[in-house]
Amino acid sequence: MRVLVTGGAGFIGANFVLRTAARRSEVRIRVLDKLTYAANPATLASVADTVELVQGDIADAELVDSLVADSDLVVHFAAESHNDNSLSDPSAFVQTNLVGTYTLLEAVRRHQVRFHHISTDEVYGDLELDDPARFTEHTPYNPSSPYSSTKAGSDLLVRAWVRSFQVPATISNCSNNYGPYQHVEKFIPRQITNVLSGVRPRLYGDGRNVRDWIHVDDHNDAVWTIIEKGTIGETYLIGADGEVDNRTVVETILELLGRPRDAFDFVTDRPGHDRRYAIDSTRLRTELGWQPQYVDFRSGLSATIDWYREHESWWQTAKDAAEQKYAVTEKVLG
Ligand code: NAD
Ligand code: TDX
Repeated sequence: MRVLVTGGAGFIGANFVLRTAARRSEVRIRVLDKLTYAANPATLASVADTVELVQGDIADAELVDSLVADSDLVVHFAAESHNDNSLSDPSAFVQTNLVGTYTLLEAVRRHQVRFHHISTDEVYGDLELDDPARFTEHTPYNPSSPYSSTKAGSDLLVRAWVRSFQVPATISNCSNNYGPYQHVEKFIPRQITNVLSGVRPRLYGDGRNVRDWIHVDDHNDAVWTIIEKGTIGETYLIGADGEVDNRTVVETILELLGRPRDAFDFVTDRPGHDRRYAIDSTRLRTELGWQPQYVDFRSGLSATIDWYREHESWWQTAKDAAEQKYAVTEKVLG
């Protein structure tokens, strides 16, 4: 089976490639990745003999056409993925997330290739802290940020291409991922590497925003489950019942690293900051039989901390660049 993985040098895509290469010898993997600031080709060094890495843009129609023509399956992870960046400059988000997804859809339409689209729970907007509701496949779209609105638009393109052109596609919307190889601009790696660098963690706003954490391996196992057992044209929500507020995450990181639990700073809030996300993944569990393996967030977090402690050379350069970007807008409030 020939699989084209877009965004396979980024966080979730690279974990997908490494796990697939280790467990599925029948799969020939090719990665299409632009190698933006978010990619780290070193992540794929251990599979360089078997995984082909093509550096290119998913919005390059000619390149995409030739790669899709030579594939049995496209798993589409490539995106601009960071909300804070989408607030300072949305243009790359519109180009990659919308035009790039459109370009892939046109190619899979021409060649009738199976397509799986990776998306986010952020397309549903946010929930109040005291709302017992969780997102389901039937929750109306209501995205808040340039990032989440372009992901919502890309989901709608996929749905329309299924209905209008019979493109054989499925969609998954997953909650917040954590694990190895995540870029240090994101919340958990930023706070771990801050503490490892002797810098205090930084909480936006009041620190009470809730995210529904899932280990990246559980996400990627769910993706394979949907590819193998999902119904064409359907959407599946992926989540592992991992709701935790940001302050608790930071306190746990500090504790696991042997620091006082209150050794953090509050900083200016993110504009439009979504309050809470929560996924109901009943459909995926009951219809397709998927179950998460990482059910204890604290031990998953502890393993992730160990990974960052042992891989400083993987993150150090990106850390300096990410902190320079944050320094432009972020103000410490105390
Ligand atoms: P990431 O930013 O770590 O990786 C994105 C990858 O896409 C990078 O390797 C980058 O070089 C590549 N890329 C960007 N623009 C490209 C272009 N125009 N052409 C080709 N490659 C390009 O992102 P991630 O966190 O791994 O997210 C992967 C996917 O999962 C995204 O679609 C994201 O919306 C979705 N998702 C992420 C999370 C999360 O918690 N991180 C949760 C749910 C869904
Ligand atoms: O320094 C920080 N301090 C802080 O309090 C950072 C970087 C973030 N935060 C907060 C903002 C969020 O409430 O932590 C939470 C998580 O922030 P991010 O890691 O930026 O993730 P989020 O905005 O929730 O989006 C992530 O999950 C859904 C991914 O980046 C998206 O790609 C995915 O779709």
